[in-house]
Amino acid sequence: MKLIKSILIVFVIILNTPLTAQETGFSDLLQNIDSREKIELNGMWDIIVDPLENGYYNHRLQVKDDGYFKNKKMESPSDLIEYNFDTSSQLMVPGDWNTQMDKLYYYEGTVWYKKDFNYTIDSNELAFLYFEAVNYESIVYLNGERIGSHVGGYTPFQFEVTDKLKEGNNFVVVKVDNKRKKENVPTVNQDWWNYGGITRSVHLVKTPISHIADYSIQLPKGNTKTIEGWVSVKNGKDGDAVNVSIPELKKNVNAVVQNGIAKFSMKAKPVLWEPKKPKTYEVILKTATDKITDQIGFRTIETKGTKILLNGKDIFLKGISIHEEAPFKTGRVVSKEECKILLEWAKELGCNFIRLAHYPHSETMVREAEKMGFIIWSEIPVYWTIQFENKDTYANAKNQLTEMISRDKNRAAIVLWSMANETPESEARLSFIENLVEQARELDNTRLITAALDTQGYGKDENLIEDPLGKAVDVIGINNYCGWYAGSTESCSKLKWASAYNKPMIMSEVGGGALYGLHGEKNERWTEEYQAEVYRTNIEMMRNIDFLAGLSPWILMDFRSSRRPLKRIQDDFNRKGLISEKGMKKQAFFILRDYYLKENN
Ligand code: GCB
Repeated sequence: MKLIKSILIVFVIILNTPLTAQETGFSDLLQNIDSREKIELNGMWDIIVDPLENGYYNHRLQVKDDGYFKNKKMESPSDLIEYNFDTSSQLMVPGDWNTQMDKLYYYEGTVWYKKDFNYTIDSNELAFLYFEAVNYESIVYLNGERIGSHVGGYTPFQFEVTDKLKEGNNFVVVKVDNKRKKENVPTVNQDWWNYGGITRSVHLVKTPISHIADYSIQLPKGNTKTIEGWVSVKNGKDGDAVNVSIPELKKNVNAVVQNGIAKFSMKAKPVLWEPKKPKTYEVILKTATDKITDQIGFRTIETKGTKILLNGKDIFLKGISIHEEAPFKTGRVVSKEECKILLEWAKELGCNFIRLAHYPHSETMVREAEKMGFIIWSEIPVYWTIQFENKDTYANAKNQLTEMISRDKNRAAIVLWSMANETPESEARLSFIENLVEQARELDNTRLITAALDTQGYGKDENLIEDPLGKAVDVIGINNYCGWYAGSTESCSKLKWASAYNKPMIMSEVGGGALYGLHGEKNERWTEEYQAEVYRTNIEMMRNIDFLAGLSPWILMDFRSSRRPLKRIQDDFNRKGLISEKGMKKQAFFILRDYYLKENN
């Protein structure tokens, strides 16, 4: 029996219906580039600011074939070339341009970026230019030739460039454009800074010709005894072997590639990932030519009535919303250290949950949060009134959703994919978001789906949640600013909530503004006392909501927003932070911390 058991301990099921690359729903975006050999293309890039897109269009507004991407140099004194990257200004990558150069603080338009690098050709490898994020639209050129474009400011994209690289010197040029447009996602109106630039890292990633492109390794829904998934192999052939091992669990299985994908399943009893013990395992994937290592955690997530169950147990999500804005210096977060400062503050606040608003944060942020035991809500910038009737807008949103799930599907910490934030009710909006929900479920049927609903216009004494979108999601997010945008602070403690849905509700936003260091009466706007009172009375309100499964008040730290001009108070900052942009904690921080540390443990 023991023998049979030990033979059975490690087994592989090669299902008769293998997934093809198309069927996974993902592109070939390389998974876990950190475990790859790569050339970093970070550091200073030469830049040309081009508000009229002179480097792209001629005076008849036709696309030029010798634009700035050619990186031309004067060869004789009579040459006329009206740009020169070599003598131009420079910007740091990763980074936004707004906080690096005073004259670009409000700039929205095109900036050309150029970087030189060295490459040694190896006929056994492929090379990919991989961008972790560029806001918003980018066109990428290598050695003067266009290699592709991307739309969307917060998700990764790549181009295979093996045949376009030269031995020795190469140069890459990126046209970055952050102009807001009505049809974009987000649209023209947003309450955060429209930071432009190559905001996250750029890499030249090398892989063997036949390589592991992507993989998904998780517990199936509601099952803690089976680890299953798939590995997609590029340039392999049917019958190739893929080995998946988890040494700490003494697991080692072989799967076989069919149509580019090897499916596997193994019996295992991992220690489950959870906030108090964020256990991850080293997982090693091998083919005859390639090897990848990742740290993966295993957990289940589901809902039961109005409860959220992590690993089968009811959990209350004590959270905070976070924008990916750098502490102390503003601008986009660009380093692991900056991520850690924000996350340490959330820890100090007593959180087990973070809402990464309003767009996918960097992979570094997600991975650091996972190590620290935060449950994560991750979202795409389907924000406010985007063009729900526009098919291209839908395709764009769907693509951003797909890229977000593709990059982070192996992160146990992420339990909620959020489709949208505060979108106005209409037929078009409903079917737009329902279609996104369907796409998300097709790509990943293990996590919960949510959306933050706008309840500002709801009644004063009793708010009934009946937005029809509530039907499509697993968990209902509610943004409500009692005591700030609607009602007095005293009214909040008496405010009642009811729901048409038997589903968990997360109060995904609640809060008010305060300027750190400004003191006064608790009914005086912008004082720390006022903000503290908003928190006190809203906490009382939340104690009375029996279907409340968690909260993520707005927001950890003051953040830049061009909707916030009030001189000497806002000065271009949304002041709803519990901490100022300089790292100073306001009174409300301690009110929320007390609630988290003393209740719901
Ligand atoms: C909201 C939005 C958030 C804003 C916040 C505010 O409802 O979802 O993006 O920043 O309110 O401060 O008004």
